[in-house]
Amino acid sequence: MFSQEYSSSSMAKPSTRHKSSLSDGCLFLSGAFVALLLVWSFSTFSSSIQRFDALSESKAASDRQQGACDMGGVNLRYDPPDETFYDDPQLSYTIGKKVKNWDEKRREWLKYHPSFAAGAAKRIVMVTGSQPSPCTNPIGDHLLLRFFKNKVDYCRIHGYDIFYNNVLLNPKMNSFWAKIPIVKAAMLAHPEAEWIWWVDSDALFSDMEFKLPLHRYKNHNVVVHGWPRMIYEDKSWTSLNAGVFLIRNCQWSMDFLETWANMGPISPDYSKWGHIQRSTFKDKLFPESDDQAALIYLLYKEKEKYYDNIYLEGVFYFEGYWVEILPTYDNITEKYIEIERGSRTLRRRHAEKVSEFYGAEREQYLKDAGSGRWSWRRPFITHFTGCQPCSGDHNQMYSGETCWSGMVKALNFADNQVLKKYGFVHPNLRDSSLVSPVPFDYPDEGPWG
Ligand SMILES: [Mn+2]
Repeated sequence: MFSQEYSSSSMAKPSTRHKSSLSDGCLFLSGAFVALLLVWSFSTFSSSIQRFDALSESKAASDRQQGACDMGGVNLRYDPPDETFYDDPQLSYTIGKKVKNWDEKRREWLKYHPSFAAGAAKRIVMVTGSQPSPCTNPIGDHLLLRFFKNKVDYCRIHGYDIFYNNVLLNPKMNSFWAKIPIVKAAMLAHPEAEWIWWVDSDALFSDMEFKLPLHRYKNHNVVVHGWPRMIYEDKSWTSLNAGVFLIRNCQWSMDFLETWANMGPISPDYSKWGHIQRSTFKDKLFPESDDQAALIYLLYKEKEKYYDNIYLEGVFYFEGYWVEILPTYDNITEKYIEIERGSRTLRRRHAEKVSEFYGAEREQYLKDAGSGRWSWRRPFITHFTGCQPCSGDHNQMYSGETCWSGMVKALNFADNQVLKKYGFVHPNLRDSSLVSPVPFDYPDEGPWG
């Protein structure tokens, strides 16, 4: 890195002065430079390291002055020696050990890392994961890989970071409780991000273009898919879904995660919480305290404390029940093809990197589509609640075959939106291995399944 930077700047002079003998001059100078560099670096290895540090330090200093890097990017190679919360030996990433003054600590860190401060208010880190051991379902690991690929695709298209965890950060907090310690650790690991977005391993993005309407959540700290009436009137265990949630990286959330976790297996009252949940939410199917019932219970029991902070998104499929969604894919595909037939802009081939432009362009055609149930807008997230891809367990309401073949169809429906930018398409959503080239433009009939 250092030699490249150095040699390119030393090459700049001869190239402007002696244009006719540019290549010879460059060759000679670069040869001489490499020889010099070799001697120099072998003889004074430690001083060259220092020189490297000094160079990156001076670049960092100039970045700091500018407050940001060139190209509006972030500076991944700059961490000044100023003390931050990371230097506090008392800081614990573990659930059960509270973090205090987090808002102030995060603000301080951003002050010392100005290149991250600019976009911080909208920055999202997606967090997901699965169990530490191989899946017992023979196709479980394959399905998990595809579910993860789908999230990676979504994040790449929208410029989000993603973290996949497959260890239990707190051995007691297993299965559905495992995400709470991970989310806390991610908040501390990512002070540059305003939001941590937990997405279950069995949930997938079935609209690769849609972006979260963050402006709606500006006065809230947690966002889940849910319905107030079902919490306060029906007292239902399915009044919200805890498998996908956004949580703001702030002190309120730190405290909230501790409260939430305290109804889980780390609590001495774990079994008591199970009884309370089951007697409050009559449709809860199993006796153990679970994260979803715990979240609903907090909203139900301490409405004044939590309701204003937790946004119940019920307008679009923040996550949606696969049984309800899957039958709509075919009609939606038809509708989207119809839109594209009528829009040269949307049909145009383009680089994947500029996908957000085409997503925004499509909106004008989706005004009548509605969103959520009964809509022909692509459902944002399809969630295979009741089917566990890894263990192979599933709600007895549906057969395993319906779960797994449903997942394949959903994964291919989503993958078609990605593959198209690479020039290919799955002509049949039931057959993952088959792909066809996307024609340059719409033929009369074509592989657009
Ligand atoms: Mn789930």
